[in-house]
Amino acid sequence: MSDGIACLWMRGGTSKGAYFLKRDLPDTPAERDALLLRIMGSPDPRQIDGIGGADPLTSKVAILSPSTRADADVDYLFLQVFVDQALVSDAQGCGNILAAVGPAAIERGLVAVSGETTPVRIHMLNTGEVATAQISTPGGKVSYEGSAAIDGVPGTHAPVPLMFNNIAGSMCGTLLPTGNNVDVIDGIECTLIDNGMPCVIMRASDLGVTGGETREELDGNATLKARLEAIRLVAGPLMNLGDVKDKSVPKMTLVSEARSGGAISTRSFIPHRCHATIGVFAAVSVATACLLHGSPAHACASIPSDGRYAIEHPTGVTEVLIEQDATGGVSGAGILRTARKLMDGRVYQV
Ligand code: NQM
Repeated sequence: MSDGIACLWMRGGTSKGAYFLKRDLPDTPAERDALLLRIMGSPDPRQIDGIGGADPLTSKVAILSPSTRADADVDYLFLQVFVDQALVSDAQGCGNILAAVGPAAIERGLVAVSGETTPVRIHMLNTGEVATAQISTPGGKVSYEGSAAIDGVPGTHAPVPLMFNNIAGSMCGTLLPTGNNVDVIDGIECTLIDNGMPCVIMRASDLGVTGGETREELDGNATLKARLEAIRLVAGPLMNLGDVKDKSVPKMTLVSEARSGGAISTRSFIPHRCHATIGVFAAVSVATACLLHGSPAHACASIPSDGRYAIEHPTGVTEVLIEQDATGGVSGAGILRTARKLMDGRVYQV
């Protein structure tokens, strides 16, 4: 591989990562992960000897391959490359990196353009579910230009609407792995939930913060972070995730009442740094928790009548659409993202 490996460097939603074809990477996970650590420059807080952006949100990898199931067009494996540890984890999906999977699959010839807009059904290998993305493809090519805006990303781009069904229990087996709307861990009321992403949802005020702090303020609060990690290590096994010491799930999400007219305000730890916005599936899980009576999220939430939940976060709002069935259960979810091709080239490991 001294002549490099084909790599697309793309922004998906509010994250950035390296997109590879599976056939271009080593077959065994151990060899693959060692290569990816080298490519991203981990472990190193600055990732100076690699292409990673020294932040969990820009140290991500998507691996694409032809779909192995009839109801999908492409298989997508997400890998979180830790910044300052020699760890690569497939124990979570990523809905932001997902936003650029459709464009990347078309760019690489895995999916054919089928009109002005091309629907791409994406089999998310980390969790086993299928998402559908609508990709703007005027004139037979992916277009990244458009008028859609998402908070956390400057400017406007082509819209990438994403729809999900049956994502409850994606990693925990069921929506509420303990069967409870509320569990008390270390004296704190928590909702242990997985509607696409395992999350522990707590009232910010119970942890001694307002929930209106900046990402930097929260990242600098060592006492808060130690408390969250202690709760996380107890929550992991309760959520059927086993020992989560070396895993990037569950995410630790602090909620408070909305400050800008949205449904709820969030500060999400992923899990050791505060997110600049909020993960896609984390936002879906928070919106779902708003419907759980007696839960911290329900107590803070202002429930919208049209299913469009404006989830406030440190740099704006992420709107998620929640569909409910006749029994009030959440049956589907959707979100608007954008994506951009930043670089198409070859990346070197030596
Ligand atoms: O929850 C970050 C992100 C994510 C994950 C993280 C995500 C999701 O914003 O679906 O998108 O939670 O580690 O990229």
